[in-house]
Amino acid sequence: MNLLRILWALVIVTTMSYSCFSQKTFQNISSRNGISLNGTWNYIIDPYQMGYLDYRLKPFDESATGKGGFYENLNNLEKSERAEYNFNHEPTLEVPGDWNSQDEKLEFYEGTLWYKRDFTIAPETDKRYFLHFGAVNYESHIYLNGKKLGVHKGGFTPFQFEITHALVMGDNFVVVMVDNTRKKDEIPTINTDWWNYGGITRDVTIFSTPKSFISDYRVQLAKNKTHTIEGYIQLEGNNTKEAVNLEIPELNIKASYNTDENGMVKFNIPVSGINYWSPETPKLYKVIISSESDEISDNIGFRTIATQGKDIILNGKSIFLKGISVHDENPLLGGRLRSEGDMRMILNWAKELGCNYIRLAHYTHNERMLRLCDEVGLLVWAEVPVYWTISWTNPETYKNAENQLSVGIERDKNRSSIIIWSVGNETPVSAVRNDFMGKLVNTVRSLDDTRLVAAALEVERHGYTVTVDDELGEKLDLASFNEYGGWYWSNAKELPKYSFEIKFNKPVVISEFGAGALGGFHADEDTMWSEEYQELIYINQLEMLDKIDGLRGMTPWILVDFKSPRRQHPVYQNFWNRKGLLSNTGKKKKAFFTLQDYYKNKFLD
Ligand code: GCB
Repeated sequence: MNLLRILWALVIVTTMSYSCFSQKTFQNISSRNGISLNGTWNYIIDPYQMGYLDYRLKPFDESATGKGGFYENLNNLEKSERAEYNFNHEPTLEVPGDWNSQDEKLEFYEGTLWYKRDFTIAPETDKRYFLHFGAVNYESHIYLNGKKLGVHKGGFTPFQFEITHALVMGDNFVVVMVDNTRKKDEIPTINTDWWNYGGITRDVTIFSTPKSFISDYRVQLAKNKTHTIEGYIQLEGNNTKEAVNLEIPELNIKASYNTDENGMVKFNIPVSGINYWSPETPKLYKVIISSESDEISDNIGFRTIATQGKDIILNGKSIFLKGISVHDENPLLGGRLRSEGDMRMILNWAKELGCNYIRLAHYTHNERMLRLCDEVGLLVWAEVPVYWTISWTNPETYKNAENQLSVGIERDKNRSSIIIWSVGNETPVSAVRNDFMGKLVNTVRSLDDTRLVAAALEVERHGYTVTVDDELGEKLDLASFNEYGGWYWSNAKELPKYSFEIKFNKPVVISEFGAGALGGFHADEDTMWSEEYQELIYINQLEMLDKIDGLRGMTPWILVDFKSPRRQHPVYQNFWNRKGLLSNTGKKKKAFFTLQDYYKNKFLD
């Protein structure tokens, strides 16, 4: 008994110390009853973290009285004459939305900023309540009615806290401290080629559930089986041994099960007559899951994906991935995508380009984006921000990377659009990196055996030979790599002279190539930054790549110009990476039409 107690205490301590990473991930919360906390929030810029640290740099959270900070006894402090802040008179930011694009003085800001929002609610006693954040970049400390709920790290993954016992009838307030300071040991690390947009960048929702509820489910075709739907239903709550039902009316499926004492049931259902999900027919079926007290519905497509030698096989047929890379950014705002309209704009451009595939680089994108890809028929490469040189030997860094990867998989495991999980981008080969990324590959395979695993590798050049032999490739399903011939190496006109030596007998999917051009700047094809120069690189790249045996797809870099602090040229860049096929004003450059034409005429023989 004592031993049991000690073990249990250990479990609790271990979970608590990592609570900033590993919380349960809920999917599909938009279909739950809830109130949205999107809208206008007051904010305080706090570069010295004076709302968090006292004058001895001790966090108020840990002070003897537990009092202090911008969140504690907010209303009382504001009445005090000594108060040096007043949330209710501070300026406002829109949520969801990064802070950089909403106020000129915040454009380059990296540091701490506090948000506050009041709301009223009438909690019902037979319900549970959760405060859910779609994403907050990067570290967030969440307080409800002056009490700390917890901390979360990771700028692109969702998280929530149960607030059933913290809510009061009537007026409540949430305070969030957000810190987007870049740090060497974090994921991503200090060095990236995108804007470090800070703030509450995705939806904030309070959703309610019954006391016992459906906390998770997976409903997918079994690996390589076109006639078996398999998955599980997980309940959480007081009464976890329950009868549950799964219905897919259009497929005449109506199955009933009993969960075990852990609230879990796994199932396996033979099925026929499926209209398989594909980019041409993105058919989604309504799936209804119910328990004695709860019901949730989702729209799910069914498809298989596999590789066979150098082929990628979708629903039994070899496919060529006509793709493009994108960031989670609205170029017209110079900020993160905020709404479904923003996302549709990006996806419409990709569709117009002729894409059946999209690379959601370099981190977990919005759940809504994935749902839209399901709806419009775009296959997806999803990625974790293990980017460039990170702290390979720090176990906390690994834990963080693994957590971000796992949360993405847990959240999106029912999205038919996702066919590839990528464990990182352009990471430098070394024993410690191979070990780190190799473990990430194993993690993906243990969580999801139905999708492909990849990483964007790098190439080497010897004369006119481009080689790909990164040993991590042995563990991956695709030979995927970035190469910037014509831009960072060689000359555009020389490209057709190059050939590739790829060590792996796997489908080749080029994860990046590209060149910068300032939209509207026209000159001859030898003039860098002109649309003509970019166009020439695309023409010659496509000629060069087309000769690769086993070329099965590509996602050139990138659909639209995007903001990056690394891109400073005052005439051509002005803090924009200009490799977009569209300018930041949404104007198509010449290379857009080159790629569009290539995709129009590209068929597998
Ligand atoms: C890359 C990176 C991408 C950069 C791009 C560039 O290889 O993967 O994040 O933005 O090159 O423009 O240099």
